Amino acid sequence: MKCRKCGAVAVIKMQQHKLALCEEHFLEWIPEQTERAIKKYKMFGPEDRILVAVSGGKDSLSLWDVLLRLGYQAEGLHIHLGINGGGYSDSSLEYVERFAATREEAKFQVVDLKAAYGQSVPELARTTYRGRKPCALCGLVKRHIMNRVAYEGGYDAIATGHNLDDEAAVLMQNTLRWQAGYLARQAPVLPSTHPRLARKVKPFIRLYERETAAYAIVRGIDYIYDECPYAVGSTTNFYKGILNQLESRSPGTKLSFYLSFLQARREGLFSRPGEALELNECQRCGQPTTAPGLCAFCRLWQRMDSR
Ligand code: Q46
Ligand code: ZN
Ligand code: ZN
Repeated sequence: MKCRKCGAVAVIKMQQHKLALCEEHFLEWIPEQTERAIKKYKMFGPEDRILVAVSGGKDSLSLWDVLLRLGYQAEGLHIHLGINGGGYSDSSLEYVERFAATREEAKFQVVDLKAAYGQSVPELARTTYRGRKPCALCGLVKRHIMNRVAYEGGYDAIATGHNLDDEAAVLMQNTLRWQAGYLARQAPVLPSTHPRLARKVKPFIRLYERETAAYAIVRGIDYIYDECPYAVGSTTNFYKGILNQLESRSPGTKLSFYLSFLQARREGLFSRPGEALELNECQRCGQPTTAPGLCAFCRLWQRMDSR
């Protein structure tokens, strides 16, 4: 297998693009594709300050690396969730620290949930979720903290490392239940709808997971290989498996599934006119919420306090 650009030995073959590339050209191709997505979906420009959510995994560290290589003002935010008695979260943080230590321009901050708010994600779940899987709660906590940090730090956009496999799996779940509300909000860019809610962007949206993993490996980025223990056996992973089966039968299925959805979305298939949500400011933290009174994050802590 030879690189299409120079004829050297290829390190990756991307069936859906009928493209094989050598190490050097693959390391150029990923930033080119990312830049194309940033421009195509009007995510941000060089003047914008970007807050990159970095978990310590391959997608987020690769994204941070690529944005820095492209010359964007990209600073990291790591949220320490206290998972696995803190062990999983401690090692995730170490990978972020190690990455930043090798790049002078990689500035980042850490919010430790337990230190800042008094409880880790598993502790919160034990009390308020009666031991159920904490992922919904964890998502809520992460969104709240990202919004708060972005607002307080004056960032223009929050970037996450979601790749095409993540998006296609969520799309499949939403489509199987025709969840119009979720489908209407599933997009490469979510514009800011309130001064306290930063724009959310996903610059890796057109890259397959195996490509972001290959980028991290070829680029020598050390990332946490283990998944969060709560992700093991998750519904999203199940749908990723199904999509990969489809992909191996028919290369390009994942990409066309997602891009055709975006096309349909642009044509208004999932828009729900007249349903713009009214936002109130939470009485406790000030973040916008559709609920009257307290936002979901503050209601969570209120439930904790009342126990
Ligand atoms: S970190 Fe949190 Fe994920 Fe772990 S608890 Fe679930 S949501 S799986 S991206
Ligand atoms: Zn080459
Ligand atoms: Zn609140």
